[in-house]
Amino acid sequence: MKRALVILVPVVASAALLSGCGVKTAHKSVSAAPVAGGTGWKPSTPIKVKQGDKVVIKVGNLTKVTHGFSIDYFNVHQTVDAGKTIQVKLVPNVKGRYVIYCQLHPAHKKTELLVT
Ligand SMILES: [Cu+2]
Repeated sequence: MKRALVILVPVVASAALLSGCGVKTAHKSVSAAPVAGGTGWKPSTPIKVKQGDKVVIKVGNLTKVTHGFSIDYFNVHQTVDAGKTIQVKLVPNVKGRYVIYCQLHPAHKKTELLVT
C-alpha cells in the first residue's frame, strides 16, 4: 500500500484535467449506521463505479456520533457529524478495490469502492 501514495499525485492531477470534459457523473450514497454489534455502512455492499467516472458520494450518518470516511488511495479523509450528510467527489482513474473505512473508529465495519 506504500506504492499507492506515490501514484496518488498524477491521479489527482488527471482528475482535475478531466472535469468539465463531458465525463459521466455517478451519484452514490452510503451512510454510517448502527449494525449488529456496532457501527457499519449502509448499504454494506461495495460502491460500484466505472473507471474515469466523476463520482459523487453522499455520505450520511444515521448514528449519534461523528464518523470518518476515508479512502486512502484517493486521499479522502473526511468526517460526517451525527445526522448530517457530506459530499465526497473523486475521479477513480485506476481500476481496483479500495477499502472505505472510518478513521475515527477501528471497529467500524469497512466497505469498499469497486472501480471496474
Ligand atoms: Cu466511525
